[in-house]
Amino acid sequence: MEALRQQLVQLRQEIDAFPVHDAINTEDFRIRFLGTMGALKTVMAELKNVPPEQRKEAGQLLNEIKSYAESVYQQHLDRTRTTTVETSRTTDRSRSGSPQPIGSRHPVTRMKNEIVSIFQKLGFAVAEGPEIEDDWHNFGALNLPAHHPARDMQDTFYVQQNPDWVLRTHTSSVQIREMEKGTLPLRLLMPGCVFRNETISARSHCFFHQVEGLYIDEQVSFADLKQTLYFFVQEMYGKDVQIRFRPSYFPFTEPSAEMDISCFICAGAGCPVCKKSGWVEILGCGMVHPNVLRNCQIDPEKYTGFAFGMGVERPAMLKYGVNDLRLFSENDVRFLRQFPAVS
Ligand code: 2NL
Repeated sequence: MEALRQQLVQLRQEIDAFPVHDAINTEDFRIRFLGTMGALKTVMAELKNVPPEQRKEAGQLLNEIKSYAESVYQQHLDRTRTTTVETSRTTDRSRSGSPQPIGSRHPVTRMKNEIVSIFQKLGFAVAEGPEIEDDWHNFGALNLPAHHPARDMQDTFYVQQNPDWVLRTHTSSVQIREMEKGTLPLRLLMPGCVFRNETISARSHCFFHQVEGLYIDEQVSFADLKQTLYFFVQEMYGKDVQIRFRPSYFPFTEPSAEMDISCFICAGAGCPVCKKSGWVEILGCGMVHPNVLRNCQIDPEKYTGFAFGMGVERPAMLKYGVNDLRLFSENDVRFLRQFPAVS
């Protein structure tokens, strides 16, 4: 009995001295003292060597040490449960990651892609170019005379370091660069951002998007222009939509026209979109001016071409029911999240 008493005093010291820092040590503690092969099981086995008259007392002592070990174990558990370290065996590194939310396609990009894909069916290829342009590519080559109001500082952003540089006011500058390369025929589409010095409001902005088209070959006619744009309108707005051309003026085309489509909202009955006229203007176009061809070393006696330009934001506003142009450039996720992740 005295030997058992000694053993229990020693065991108690061991329990107190056992170092426990984290969940792993806690488990080691359990195995060492409370496990099936643990120290408590060993001392319990001593009970049968104790004389029968002392067993009751021995039993009590053994129960005491057992509940003491259990309570210390419980304390270690409580203390280390929240301090589980990175190296803990509880981290399953083979688990797959949690899914990340997918971003959405910007409505202006969606509308631009829709326009581009229709012209791609007709064999138009996409060309892109710099947003900072020199005077020649943005104005000079396009037959914009020196006194033309479009060149005015009021309308154009000039780059401070170099008075010859501007933020392009249309994507026609890209077409000039393509024509200068000298490979003909050309059937190109120029989508991109353009810049004008305008006051920002719900209806106008200092930057917006355009898609311009250019087709140059021998014997390209105004009839080709009309048929190409009619195909575009039918694909974009449906087979029942009508088109009409009104004479207009652009320095870089002659003749020039603006194209309207029959109102796809009210079909002519009269609504705010067509301002009760039954028609909605969607683009400007014309036959490329001979001076523009000459400026790019293309012989206007041999080659002719048509060109057109349209804005992207306005059709996007009508299609997606957006009533303020500024929403397109504010990047508010509450706005952007409303558009699907694909297409
Ligand atoms: C509009 C009108 C237009 C063009 C753009 C063009 C380009 C070259 C030569 C001739 Cl390189 N023309 N582009 C022609 C007519 C109209 O845009 O209202 N855009 C939003």
